[in-house]
Amino acid sequence: MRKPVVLITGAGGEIGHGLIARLAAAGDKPIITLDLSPLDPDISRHVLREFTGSILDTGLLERILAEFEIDTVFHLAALLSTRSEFTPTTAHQVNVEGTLQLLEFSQREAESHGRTVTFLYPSSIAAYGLPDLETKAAAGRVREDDYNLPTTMYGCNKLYCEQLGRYYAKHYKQLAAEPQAGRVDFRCVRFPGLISALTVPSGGTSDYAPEMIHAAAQGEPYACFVRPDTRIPFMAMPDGVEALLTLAAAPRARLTRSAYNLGAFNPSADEVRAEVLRAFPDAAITWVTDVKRQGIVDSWPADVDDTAARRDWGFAPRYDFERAFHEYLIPTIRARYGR
Ligand code: AKB
Repeated sequence: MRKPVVLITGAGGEIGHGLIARLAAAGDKPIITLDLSPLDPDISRHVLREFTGSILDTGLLERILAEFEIDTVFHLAALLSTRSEFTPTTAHQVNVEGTLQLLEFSQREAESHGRTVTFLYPSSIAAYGLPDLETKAAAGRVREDDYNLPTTMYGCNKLYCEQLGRYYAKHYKQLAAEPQAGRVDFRCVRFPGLISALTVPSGGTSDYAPEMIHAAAQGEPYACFVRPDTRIPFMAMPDGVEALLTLAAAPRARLTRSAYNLGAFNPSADEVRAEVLRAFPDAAITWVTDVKRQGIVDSWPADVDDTAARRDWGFAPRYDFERAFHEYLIPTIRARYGR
């Protein structure tokens, strides 16, 4: 009998790095991956089988389906918010059609083995759209169902795929004569900006915080593209990875929502700069606002209400702002760049 495996799409990205390391350390299930580019050797050594290709390649998905019994999918592949604004139709293809393919793939996998496939989906604070700074200031900690009017293609894609996942989990082929032999158990988190000490993000709009830290650690100047008072929620990558794993393992009966807000700390860009300067006093960080990217970040909430995640499945980030910098980011980054 084939052993169930975990499939990770977009495995070579920021979240994939940490997730593969954690899953491999737990050693519960073999990991297979799908990414457009070959994986870094430091993560590929943890993987049973690495597929290089697109989530839109149905032939490739068929091959994976035929060869492996998949019981959990972490669907991480996506084009982020800034990148998506330059190529909105490609973003829609990857972010929406790609997710639809993966949901359909998981449904078929569930039916052919007569059981549930757990599907983990990272959505984003980009699913929100606050109309102006006054509303943003007054809104405070935004709840999942409020201000769902995203202004970006990426945000629209994420919000719609949250609904698509809920459809597959609860209403898939609701008019069929017979019930389906298996189903997709869709579970989704809305991530804030994620900050990793190991990888520099690309194509996002919350990237100013991680870019500032990595530039300072490498002794490079950095011109921050948002105003000093800009405030959105962030999270240290290990807490993001832990959240995905905790949600994946949570008893289904405890989950009252399909998409959960997650927050950890929400410094202003100026507070991030001050913390970076404490660690790297010579850092040259200036402000050169990109008005258009600023508009995107201004439409995202200053903070999120993550009560449901804490209550339903015990979400509890280890790193607040202080600990994220002094126990995770700065020491790991120093070791990485030898400074
Ligand atoms: C982005 O900036 O696009 C992402 C996100 C907030 O989802 N980091």
